[in-house]
Amino acid sequence: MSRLILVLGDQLSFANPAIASADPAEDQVLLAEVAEEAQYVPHNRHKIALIFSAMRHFGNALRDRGFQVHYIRFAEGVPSLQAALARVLESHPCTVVRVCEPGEYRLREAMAGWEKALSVSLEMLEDTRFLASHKTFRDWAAGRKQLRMEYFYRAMRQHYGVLLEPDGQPAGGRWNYDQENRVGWRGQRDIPPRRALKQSAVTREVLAEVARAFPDNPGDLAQFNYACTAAEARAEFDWFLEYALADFGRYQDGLVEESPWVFHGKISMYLNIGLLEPLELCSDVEQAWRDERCSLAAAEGFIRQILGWREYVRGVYWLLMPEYAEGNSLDAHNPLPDFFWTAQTDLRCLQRALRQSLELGYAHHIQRLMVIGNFALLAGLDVKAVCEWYLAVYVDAFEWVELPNTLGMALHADGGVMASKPYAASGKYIQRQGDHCKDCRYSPSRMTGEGACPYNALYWRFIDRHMDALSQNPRMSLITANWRKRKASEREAIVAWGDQALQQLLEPAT
Ligand code: FAD
Ligand code: DLZ
Repeated sequence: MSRLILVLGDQLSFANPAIASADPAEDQVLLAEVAEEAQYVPHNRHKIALIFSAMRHFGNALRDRGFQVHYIRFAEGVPSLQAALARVLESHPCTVVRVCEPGEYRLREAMAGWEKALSVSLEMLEDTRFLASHKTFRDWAAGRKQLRMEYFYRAMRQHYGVLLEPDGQPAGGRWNYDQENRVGWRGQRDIPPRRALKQSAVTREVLAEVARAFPDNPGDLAQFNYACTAAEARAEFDWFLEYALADFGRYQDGLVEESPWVFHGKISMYLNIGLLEPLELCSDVEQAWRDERCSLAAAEGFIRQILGWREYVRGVYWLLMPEYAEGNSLDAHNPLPDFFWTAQTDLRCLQRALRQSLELGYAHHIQRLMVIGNFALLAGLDVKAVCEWYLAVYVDAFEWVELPNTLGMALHADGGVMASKPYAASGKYIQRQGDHCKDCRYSPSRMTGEGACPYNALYWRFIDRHMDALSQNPRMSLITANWRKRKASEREAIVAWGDQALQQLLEPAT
């Protein structure tokens, strides 16, 4: 019996179970560029271009393997995936539509209506490209008071036999080398320039179409430099193994003026849309360590992100949706300042992180968490607005990964599921981690008054505002006790300065 297989824009892999189980002689495949997916948030143009180009390349690769592929382009004006299916089913009737489960809850909900609307039977397969199934994560989470990533990660290392001694103990005797991976950036190394990728005719055509169709979205397409096929993405990863992995761990928390990418992988976008496979990357990095091409701390630091954090956030998302998206436990409702869309702010660290996010669709983890996210947390920005911004701006953003990171890790709006304490920090942290402050008009060593770094007063204002909740948290008790010990007049002056600074920062641009 012939089936119609729908491949979504973030499922572009032969390991996609809907493709892996298909028969090219019988089954047909549909890929569709549609308005509903391209416009549910104002996606960065880099993201749209990457996905459309990678979809078109993958459609061609499927044809090369003998599949009959129906490909709908954005310019054809098809509004939704359901409409795309209806169009193909009209000319090529099938009784079964098969799809790998989507990565976003909203789309899964929409799919629940397809059987009736399209008069087909819908087969939804579990996404086996992830390393922890829904059941594995549910079983691990069952009965735990706290869902700490570290314990999940250890279980994953053991399950997949990654970085283990022959007796099953962690390589080198420790599970985690995070302490060695927090070095601040002071220009210690030359940062290797990234490869300039050659654009195929397909990519060039997509770039022109995206520029025309999405004139108001963020993203400077003149700087487009993302791999759009599995082979190119693999070459990007090989470059990382050779030139960046050795320094990845040590400087992964560094905030660096001269480079958006520093020694980071620049691979999340490829993993998330199916161009790279997570386990393959982990075993290549383990091999690099065994071949003495990097330290254990670098290899472990990298593997923890993929085998640990990436799988863990997906587990949290599917375990706790849809209620998770409603979390706002710190009652944050301030409007998003205009500069989130323009990067026009005189806080140097924030300006650099916002500018590269808007222009390139990329910022590394510490920029997302401790510069932009920290600002949003301290400023009490509206949780839904911030989550939507992150979902729109980053090339790698899909809700299964974006939401737990933003709502949970950065904004602490899930009441502590993802993080045992808020990731709140003052200007001193930002100064320690990097070299932005030397070019900033604000001073991280001043608390109040003209020229004081706003992160400082905003940090203590945050502590003061959430004193009741934070003083119940053992990991915050030292900080809350220190704040209480200060003279009332000092506390009042700092909070008042924080209020004033915030008011100015939130003022709409004229
Ligand atoms: P590297 O630093 O080289 O890390 C290697 C890989 O580890 C990444 O490619 C990614 O696949 C994985 N990884 C690392 N940290 C995480 C994490 N916390 N959660 C999941 N995977 C992780 N990542 C996304 O893929 N999509 C998002 O929408 C996204 N939104 C985020 C929002 C916030 C507020 C924060 C704090 C983090 C977010 N992250 C997101 C996680 C992380 O910042 C990015 O994965 C990383 O910056 C991507 O760059 P890279 O490939 O150079 O990563
Ligand atoms: C992000 C995205 C965009 C911009 N466009 C499309 C599209 O036109 N067609 C498609 O199949 N997928 C697209 N995607 C990815 C989907 O939004 C993604 O599959 C869902 O959010 C589920 O993760």
